[in-house]
Amino acid sequence: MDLHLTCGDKVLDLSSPVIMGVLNITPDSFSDGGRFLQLDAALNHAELLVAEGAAILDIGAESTRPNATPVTEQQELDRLLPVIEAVKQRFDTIISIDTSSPAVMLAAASRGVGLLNDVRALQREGALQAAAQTQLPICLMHMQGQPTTMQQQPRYEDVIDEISAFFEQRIEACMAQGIARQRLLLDVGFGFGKTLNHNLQLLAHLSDFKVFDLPLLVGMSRKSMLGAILQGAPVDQRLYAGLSAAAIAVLNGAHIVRTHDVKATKEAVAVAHALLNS
Ligand code: 7PM
Repeated sequence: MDLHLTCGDKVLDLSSPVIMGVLNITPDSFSDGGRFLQLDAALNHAELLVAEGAAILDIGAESTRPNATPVTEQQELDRLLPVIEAVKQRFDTIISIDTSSPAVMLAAASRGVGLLNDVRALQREGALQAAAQTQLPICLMHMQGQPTTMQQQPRYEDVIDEISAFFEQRIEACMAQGIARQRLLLDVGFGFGKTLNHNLQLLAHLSDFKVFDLPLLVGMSRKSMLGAILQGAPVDQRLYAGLSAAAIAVLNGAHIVRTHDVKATKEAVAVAHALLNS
């Protein structure tokens, strides 16, 4: 595998673990600060993530939360574009955009974003065509069901086989659209239509996905699988479990770790990387 990924005007070196920091964008409904203060808060957060060592900032406005109200394409654009432009202007990191919307992909690409991160793996109408047009790398994430209902009855005959088959099918669909295979990254989608047991099987057998010979991205930071392991720990008490999970993922072949806690995660995965290189 080529361990260098061209992300627009930047090159991402995957020969050691890369940290993708999650940049929070406050939904309008939860904020009383107005546009300017929201942008200011996002930039302060971006500054922290970059200082802590994030090589990529993942920016998303469409909440994939199980109970979230869906966001219109226009709302997504209104929230994202000012943040993309401001972050691009101030920081030298690669910007990733967490979206399933073709219009958002195109608008973001024209503003210098370096990576597309789609939890729906380009299955939305027009997404394959839009992603192809951008020439950007794309993270294809697996999800069973839809965000609102995915945690009701997750069911698999064999979670590894089914996700592998899904990846094969999505890689094929991308290539049929003219997207070079080397532009793709894979993500098993921890917590997206999976029970704790499914998530643990995926973490334990993450190295099975090395057969695709594509970079693997993982995101377990603060997720409910950690809360379940810790017998009901709330979101703000899941840091150490998340660090353990991240280190295990890197040991099992992950190249990019998506996290809210950049500095701590960078240090945790450095141990796994040191061990792999020993
Ligand atoms: C509620 C539920 C809030 C889920 C936030 C989330 C991933 C992602 C997300 C991931 C990739 C979160 C998730 N998770 N993109 N976007 N991989 N590629 O916990 O695991 O941040 S949103």
